[in-house]
Amino acid sequence: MSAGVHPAWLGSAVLGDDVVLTRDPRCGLGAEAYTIARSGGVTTVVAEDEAGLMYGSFHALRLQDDLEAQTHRPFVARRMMQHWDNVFVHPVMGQVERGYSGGSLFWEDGALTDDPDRVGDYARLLASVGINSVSLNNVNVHAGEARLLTDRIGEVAVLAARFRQYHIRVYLSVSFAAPMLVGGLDTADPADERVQAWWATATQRVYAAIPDFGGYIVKADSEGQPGPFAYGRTHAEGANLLAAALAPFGGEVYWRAFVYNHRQDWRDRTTDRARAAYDHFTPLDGEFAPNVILQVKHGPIDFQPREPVSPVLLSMPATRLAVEFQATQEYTGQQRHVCYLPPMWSAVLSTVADRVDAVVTVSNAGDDRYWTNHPLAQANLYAAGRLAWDPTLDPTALLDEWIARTFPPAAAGTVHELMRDSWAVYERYTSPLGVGFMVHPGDHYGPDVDGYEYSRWGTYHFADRDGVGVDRTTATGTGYTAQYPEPLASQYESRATCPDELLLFFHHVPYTHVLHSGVTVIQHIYDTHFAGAEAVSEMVSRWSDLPPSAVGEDLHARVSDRLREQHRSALEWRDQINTYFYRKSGIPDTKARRIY
Ligand code: GCV
Repeated sequence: MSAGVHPAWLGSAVLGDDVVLTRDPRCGLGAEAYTIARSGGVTTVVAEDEAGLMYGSFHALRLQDDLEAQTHRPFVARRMMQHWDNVFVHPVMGQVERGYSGGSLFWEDGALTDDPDRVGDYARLLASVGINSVSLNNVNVHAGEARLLTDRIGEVAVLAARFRQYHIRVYLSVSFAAPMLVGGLDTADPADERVQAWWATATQRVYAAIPDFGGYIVKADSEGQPGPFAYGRTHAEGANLLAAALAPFGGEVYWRAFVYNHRQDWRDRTTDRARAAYDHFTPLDGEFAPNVILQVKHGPIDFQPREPVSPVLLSMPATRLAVEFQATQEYTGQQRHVCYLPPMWSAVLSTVADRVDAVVTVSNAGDDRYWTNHPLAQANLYAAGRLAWDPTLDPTALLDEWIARTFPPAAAGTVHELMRDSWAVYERYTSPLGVGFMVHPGDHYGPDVDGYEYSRWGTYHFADRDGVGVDRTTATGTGYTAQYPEPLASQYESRATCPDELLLFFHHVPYTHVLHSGVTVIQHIYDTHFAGAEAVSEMVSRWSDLPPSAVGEDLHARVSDRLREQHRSALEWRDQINTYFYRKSGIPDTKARRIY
């Protein structure tokens, strides 16, 4: 594992004599909260518990100016970073599934890594932005990884000790079939008493090794992972089985709602993947044990550059919910493209913040020297934590906060300009108007317009010679719009009120349909793809205008290299998308630009 480059926001600075920390168990601020003030060059932090003092200390490191006393407390108690790390290198997915930052921070070729300091640094990094829980392994739990729960729990205890220093609790992804995989039983049926006893004993052993263990993450009946459906049981029965084992120790189950038919026949126009989570889970509202949290991806499909908010997050009032974001840029440039995602996350949180008990983010960090491969992708990790603490923070202000902690003032303007609108830029040169999934199958990088069109994954765009998009209306389509409460249901149902950026997610429209912006769909496709690729070439020039000495030669070279690839890829996207739709529609670009 290579040595890390420590960004300043990691808090490598030491608090000086000018910071006075007071722990007052009777101050009434509540868990993790703190009051901070600064005057006459002295910063004071008061908190009820050690965690509050720690968060106040990290805030003190960010402070520059005098400040009247302010109290800060997290909006949710559960702020988790989830890792999709494998213990054994997976033949297809590698050491980290959808990992773009080198190897795992925890495991290497089947063994615990021998760099505990790096894990300690990572723990500090997460704590400095407010993260207080971490799950260590991939939600796709293979046979080897299943043993983390049993005979390899000692390794988890080693990692838990590192995270504990920063008030972070560890969690494990477990296989629903663990009683069979590692327990020697012939069933994993939740109604079977032997299965219940097995989970109770296994969980007891986990807590004997790690008394503050957080709980389990479960991906069940999803993309080939085992689950309760095999026994004719519901997901509530499945989740409650594990919840019962964890309850005596105060542990919790994060049960994922990412359940859909991944063996769909593309000829079947009635099955809509977007509907799946709602159809499976809303009938179970109120049936989950109190220590179950239903973990829901923020959109109904799968972390596309643009999706509407998942209706599950708006429709299960009697269930504890977590919203799941993806910092690892699976569909958003894979940490080779600059794509600052917090504006997307912040918009989701503005709709669901008062409904969720937890914010979960899939980590984008690995053993890369810069933690995240693209050095600028660190900003996503940083802001994921900060938004989980306070969803009302402005994403652009957070970007500037990260820049100020990371780069010298001479580079700040360039980095800001490069990053601020980078999600919008990415969206412009990739799949248009919310339709999604025009990516290369398997690795999900680069354009392949029909790559998933005749596949089993349920992610189609239905482009023909007349038009494009998925009819998800209640009047003529799959009925997905009816899963939303009003006013969203009506807004999405009607072309007249559906926002442009989601039009093709909800409607199949002619290429000549005129958007609210005043241009036709086909002209929008051409315009945005030319504009998106052009914006990337401006990013390349902007960065090359920055003297390498302003940020250090190595970092400058790394970013230049990634920007070159982003530019190459953006041109490929532009040309494939424009050509595809020109050939389908036969409608020329009104500006007569080059289309092939
Ligand atoms: C961990 C997508 C990804 C998978 C991932 C899955 C999930 O389908 O491509 O790699 O599996 O989401 O979130 O479980």
